[in-house]
Amino acid sequence: MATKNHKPAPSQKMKLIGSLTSPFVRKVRIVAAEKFIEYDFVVDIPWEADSHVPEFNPLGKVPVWVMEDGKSLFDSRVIVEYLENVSPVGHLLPKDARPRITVKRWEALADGICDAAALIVVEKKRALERQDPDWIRRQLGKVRAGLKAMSEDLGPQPWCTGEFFGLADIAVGCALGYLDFRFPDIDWRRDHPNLSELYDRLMQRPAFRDTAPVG
Ligand SMILES: N[C@@H](CCC(=O)N[C@@H](CS)C(=O)NCC(=O)O)C(=O)O
Repeated sequence: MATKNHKPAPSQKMKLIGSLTSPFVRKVRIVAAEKFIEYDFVVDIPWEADSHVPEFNPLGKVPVWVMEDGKSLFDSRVIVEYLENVSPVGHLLPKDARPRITVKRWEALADGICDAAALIVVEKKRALERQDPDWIRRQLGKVRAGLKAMSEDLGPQPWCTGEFFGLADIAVGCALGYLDFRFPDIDWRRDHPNLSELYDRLMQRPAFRDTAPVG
């Protein structure tokens, strides 16, 4: 699975560069798996001094997708759109503009929860006296408001947009899995039973089970 070889030779297999903990990387891995797209996974932690990520993404963030011609794509929302077009197998995004934008809205909400949660993780790595409790509270407020909005929008439906599984469910599942991983104290299952049922349904899929965050 993981190699240290970042540089793709011409016509080499596509590559995903990322960590095993990032919810954004997980989203890309799940989309690729659901669409049976082959690639090499290069584990690289962007926080480490010897990371090669900045050579592929000037923003120094993962995920990065390296195409066969060596050009790189980022961020995760761009990558998943690209993957959707690479393979017709297992459509995850509607073609029509209106339902498509609804899915992208779900993705923005789920990714936004991950952004806020990741900011808290970074803040909590600082020495206690350098942490800003107001900043942490502000980000936590976004996480809680985001969970509430997802739960209300999901309602009694089996999947985020109704009857069919797709990118919206993948993005929401990655956000919920990340909260379980980093914030076991946030009891989103108790507060939002419908999100809990959705996550259990998602975890029946091999693509989700195989990518649960580790670290
Ligand atoms: N909007 C970006 C977010 C990517 C992101 O924040 N990745 C984190 C890992 S979870 C990262 O690489 N952080 C390193 C840094 O900020 O320097 C996406 O969807 O890909």
